[in-house]
Amino acid sequence: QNQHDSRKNTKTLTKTNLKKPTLYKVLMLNDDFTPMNFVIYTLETIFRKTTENAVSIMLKIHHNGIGICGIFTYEVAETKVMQVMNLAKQHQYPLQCLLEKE
Ligand code: NFA
Repeated sequence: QNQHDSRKNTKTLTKTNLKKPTLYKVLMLNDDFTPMNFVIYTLETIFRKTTENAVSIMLKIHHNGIGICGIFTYEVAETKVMQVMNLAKQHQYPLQCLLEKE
């Protein structure tokens, strides 16, 4: 109904398109202990990156100390952080992941 109205009514169209969700960056921190292959695996499985892309992100984190794994709405970002932290904990790696409002 809203979509139908928006074609004829400028005010409705404007209001409809203003519903932009706040986005959050999921950041990963470098450390000296987590194996590179584990970081790549994490990026492939939790963030659905290709191997090529996962290697590139892992190396960026390794060299810069921090890097972006993805940008999501709050609930999705929060879930990704939990999944990374749980997986790292299971393997007893100190890998750290956090949220930042975009
Ligand atoms: N610095 C880690 C190593 O040399 C690899 C790593 C990359 C860890 C990105 C955490 C994040 N094994």
